[in-house]
Amino acid sequence: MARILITSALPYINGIKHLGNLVGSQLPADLYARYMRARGHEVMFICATDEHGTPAELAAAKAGQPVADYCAEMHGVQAGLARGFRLSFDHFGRSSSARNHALTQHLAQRLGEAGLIEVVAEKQVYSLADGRFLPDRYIEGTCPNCGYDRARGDQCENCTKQLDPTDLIDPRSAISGSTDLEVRETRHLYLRQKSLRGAISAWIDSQADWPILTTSIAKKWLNDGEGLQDRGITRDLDWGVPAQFEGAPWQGMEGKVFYVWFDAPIEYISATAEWADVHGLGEEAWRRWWRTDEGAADVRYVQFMGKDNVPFHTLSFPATLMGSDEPWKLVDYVKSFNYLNYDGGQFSTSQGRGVFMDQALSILPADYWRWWLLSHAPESGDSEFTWENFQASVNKDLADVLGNFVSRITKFCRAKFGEAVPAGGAWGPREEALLTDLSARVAAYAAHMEAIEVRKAAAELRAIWAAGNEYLQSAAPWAAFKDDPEQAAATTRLAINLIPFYAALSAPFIPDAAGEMLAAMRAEGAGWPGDVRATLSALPPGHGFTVPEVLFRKIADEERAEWQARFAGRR
Ligand code: B3M
Ligand code: ZN
Repeated sequence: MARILITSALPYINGIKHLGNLVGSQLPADLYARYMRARGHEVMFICATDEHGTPAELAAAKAGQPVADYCAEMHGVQAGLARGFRLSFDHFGRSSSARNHALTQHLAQRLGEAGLIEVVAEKQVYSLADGRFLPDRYIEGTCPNCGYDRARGDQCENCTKQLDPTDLIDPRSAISGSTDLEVRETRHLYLRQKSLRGAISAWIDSQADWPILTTSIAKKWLNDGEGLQDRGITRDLDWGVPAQFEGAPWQGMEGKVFYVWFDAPIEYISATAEWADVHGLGEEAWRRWWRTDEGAADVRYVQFMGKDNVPFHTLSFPATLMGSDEPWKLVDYVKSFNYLNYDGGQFSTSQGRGVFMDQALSILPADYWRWWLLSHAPESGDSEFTWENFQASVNKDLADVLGNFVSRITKFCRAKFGEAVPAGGAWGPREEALLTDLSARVAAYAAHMEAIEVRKAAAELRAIWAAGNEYLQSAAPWAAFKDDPEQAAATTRLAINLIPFYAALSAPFIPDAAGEMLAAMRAEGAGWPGDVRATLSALPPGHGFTVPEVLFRKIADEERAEWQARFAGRR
């Protein structure tokens, strides 16, 4: 038995996430956590809301709420949606927690004491009307290069030129529109990441088994110099982890907080401590997952995220932990994802384009979405959600293949033998051939799950379902029943036994349907099939069951068209 620590990138607090966000981190992380638990490993699966930064403040202002209230409410909403999608976090924390404040300040103090943080004076734009310093991207104006009148202070969206706010013609606050701006001097903390470059580079080079997507992004950032510049880790905001605190090895940081990307990954650790607190456990309960001197040396730590988050997880966060010179557990495997597009374009939060988590659950149960998203996970490149593809996938894989198999054999058994596993007959060559096929497929499926090859695992699972259908089709117990009732009984007994076998294998993808299948077969205890032969006769003759409700319904063309129109976005 191994110990597996799993973290999903933390969903940002400023609104409900769309299906592209879900499939890029939380959902595949859940798949892996469920699989690892099913294989008997000890799993700690952590996620949280990422609550600090300017976008949180702006979203709260837009909602007309104090930022703390807004975050508390939105955390509740996101936690509810996570439950709705059956995301099996051991803890869903909050980066604004007291634990995260304390640990973020502790790590900053360690970095400061190691000489890795310096105070840098810089000039920054202050908005008198807003009463605050403005981050670069909250200053708008006319691009000096192309004349576009809504260029941001960090970059012109129109001609892509990188800008400084002072380059803009007629600059104004993106928050209030005010042009009453002035340049003021201010002091910020900088993390001297450059001096950790050698250590980070060696560590990345030692990761032979990381996926190409992860390694290529990490190396690009490392080598083109962008990634490990010394970087400002404080911001002029009220909401966040205060940068001035008791014991801080610097002065004058009053009114400033740590940059959101500094404290957010630290929340992976803090959320595990929150988990221990919630369960009334002591410090050692979380430290054995995170401190290599207190048991975490044996832990395998796997992270899940979208590709845009890779630099922060492969360079900045490791720099924070290594620079602290304390024995924190570093990530072992970084699984990253490309983007999911929506129906010929991109998901767009601002335009309401695409399906968001709450909307998805309002039209169909979680399993339908889990299956489509995971079986189309954007692993080797970007992938695209289309309603036609979604409808075809649900109707075929879930309704025609798995659902129909379960319904057909349970109904046939009830009609001919009653609601109990029939006795009589014996396995012949056809059954042995099925066993051989399934044994090989289960091994392949497990290998893909271990390797976190999500699409390949889904394809193998689909093939496992199809093998049952094909067996049933060729053994045709409904035809055999008259001439060879013994054979019909043996076939039916095996086919009924495939149901809990399928449920156990499918649970990481479609946990609700798997639960219904096990309940109907009165086989709740059925776990991962270690010995396939034994598993396929686990329900003995006489074992009672009930015919389950329809597991998956088909999506009709009219509903598909209606949803397509409904989620097309505001134009
Ligand atoms: N909140 C993801 C995002 O909003 C970001 C992840 C943090 S993981 C520590 O793009
Ligand atoms: Zn421009």
